[in-house]
Formats: sequence, structure tokens, C-alpha cells
Amino acid sequence: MSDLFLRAARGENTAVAPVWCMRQAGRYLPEYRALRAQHDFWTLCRTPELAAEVTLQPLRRFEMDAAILFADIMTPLPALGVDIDFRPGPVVAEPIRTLAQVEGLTTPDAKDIAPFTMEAIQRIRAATDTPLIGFGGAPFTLACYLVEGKGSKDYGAWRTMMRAEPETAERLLERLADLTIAYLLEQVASGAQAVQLFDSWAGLLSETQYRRFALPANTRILKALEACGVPRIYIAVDAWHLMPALAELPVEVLSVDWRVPLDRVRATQPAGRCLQGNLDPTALFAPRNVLLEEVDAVLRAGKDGAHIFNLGHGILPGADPEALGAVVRRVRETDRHALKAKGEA
Ligand code: 1CP
Repeated sequence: MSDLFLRAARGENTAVAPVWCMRQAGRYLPEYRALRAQHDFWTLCRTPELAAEVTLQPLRRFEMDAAILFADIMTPLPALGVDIDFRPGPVVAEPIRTLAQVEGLTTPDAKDIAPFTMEAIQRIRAATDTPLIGFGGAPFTLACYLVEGKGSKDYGAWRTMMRAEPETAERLLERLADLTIAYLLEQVASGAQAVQLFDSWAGLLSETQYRRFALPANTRILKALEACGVPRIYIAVDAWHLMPALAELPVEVLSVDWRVPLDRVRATQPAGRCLQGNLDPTALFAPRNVLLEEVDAVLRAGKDGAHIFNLGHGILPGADPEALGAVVRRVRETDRHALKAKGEA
């Protein structure tokens, strides 16, 4: 078993970068599509055997340094009493638009939030030595879906609530933070060895808004995990303008998208913080030599500190699994310390 992922996540500047891929369990894999043809998405998430099987699928194909639990950021939300369907993205039957709806949300016991996920985690740990990453959605991003009711480019209803009824927005964010703390602590107690908080839509916020509507809840969640001792990973997409605020988050690892090279991101973050990323997911569609040049460029930009190689965001459903295999091999055969020596010569 390789502890490369956990060592890098704790800040070690490893000779080889550990590698895994966001959405590595998912629709680009024919074996996922085959299972999905037989079961709807909620059934895959809520049946421990199936969720464990889907989590393990990419590990059979690629030499990944980490597994990510198969679930969704919406998995814990039905425990609040909200009805959610997937078509294929999340659709909320009755979007949350009023203070009365926020106050009407259920407060579940930690054990009742997603027991099937906890059993999946135990099964995955029994089946593989590859470190397992648990995850949850950040409150701001969960609220995007809960208030809007579905995926959107601009989340107008939610961002209007933040302005028109900021106290309602803050109350909703608090409820989501409480739920996420309980859910993630359960995941760690069940065996998750690292935790990633997905704030996919935080880049929509200005830094001022982020400091009011995202930073407090994210900080509270990440601090609640501190005593567990597992590495904490945070990702916001399209968030270069937020780097000063993200530097204040209590995390071991900051995951970044492809828009800004890792050396420039590193300069904005506390010393010793591991960076994760940041190959452009569309690079997997490029001719192989162009793809590998981009992989090399990411490794070079990441060489001056701890680095976990990943894509800048999830792998796209149309990507060729072979292209991901080529990326993994390239990262594995690259000695980062030699890269460093060459760069300085
Ligand atoms: O039809 C299907 O098979 C459903 C497709 C699918 C899958 C495979 C969805 C619906 N969710 C997932 C799994 C998933 N989602 C994982 C585990 C798999 C892995 O990483 O290997 C994870 C970590 C997520 C996280 C997730 N879900 C995020 C955060 C990460 C990101 O990509 O920004 C978000 C925003 C979601 C919402 C969601 N769920 C599903 C879709 C298609 C979406 C995006 C919808 C949208 O905004 O339009």
C-alpha cells in the first residue's frame, strides 16, 4: 500500500507526486455506465455494496494513490426533509425560498444522516489499502442547489436571497454547516482517511461576499474536523480572486482549478500547505503528446512544495479512460526533485 497521498497531504514534498482524479468514479468509465444502466443514481449511492463497487472501479484500471467515496454532495440533504432527484444533476422538488422553510428543516441525529454511506466506507476500507477520501459539499454550494432547485449558471434566486434576506441566507448556511459537520465526522469515524469539501460555485462570490457567506461556515466545518487528525482538502472553482480569503481556511490541502499555475497559487498560501491539481480536464481530449506536455507543465509548476496531482475539476463524461491512464503513468515516472534540480541549473 502506498502512503504517498497521505504524506503529501500532510505537507511532505514527496519525490513522486501522488495522483488521483476528481470524479474518477463516474460516467467516463464503461463499467460505471454498465452498473448505472441497471440502477438509478440514488440506488447506487444508497446501496453500500454498489457504492463500494463503484468507488473501487477506477482503482482496478489505474494506479491511483487515493480512492474517493462514491456519493454526491446532495447525499446528506434528504435527511433535512428535502426531496431530491437526479436528472442527471440534482433537482429539488420544493426549492428553499423562505425563512419558514429553513426553520422547518429537520435536525437529524448524526447516525441517521446517511447510514448507507457509512457502511459503504467500511466496505471500501476492508477491500483496499488505497487511502479513502470522504467528502461533502460546502454550505454555499449546497445552498446553490437547494434555493435554485437545480444546477444553473448564475444561481440568481440564491444570490438574490443573499441580498434581499441575508439573515435567511445565513440561517440556511448555518443549518447546512451543522449537518455537514455531523456527516463528515461520521465519515471519519467510519474510516475515511481524508476529507474534501467541495465549494464548486464559490467562485461566483466577490471576496467580500465570500467572507460573509462562505468563509464562516467553511471555517467552522474544517475546525470541527481538526481533532480527527485527517487531512482536510478544500476546493473552490474559478476562485483566483479569493486566494487571500482561502489562505485563512484551516486546511492541509488547497485544490485549485487549471486557470492559474500552481507556482503562482503557492505564493498566495501559507508555507507548507499542499496544493492539489490542476490539469485542465479538456486536456484529456488533446493529442497524446500535447496532453503529456501539459502534465509536465503542471508538475513543473508544482515542484516547489507538496503537490497532489489531479485535474483542475472533475473528469468530463466523454473523456477516454486511456488518456487518464497515460496521465497517471506520466506522473508516476516523474521524479519531482530531479525536475527541481533541472529547473535551477
Ligand atoms: O447519471 C449519473 O450517473 C449521475 C452522474 C453523477 C455522478 C457520477 C452525479 C450527479 N454525481 C456523481 C458522483 C459524484 N458527485 C462524486 C463521486 C465520484 C467521484 O468523484 O469519483 C462526487 C465527488 C460528486 C460531487 C458533486 N456533485 C459536486 C462537486 C464536485 C464538482 O464537480 O464540482 C457537484 C457540484 C455535484 C452536483 C451534481 N451531481 C450530479 C451532477 C451531474 C452534478 C452537477 C450538476 C450541475 O451543477 O449541473
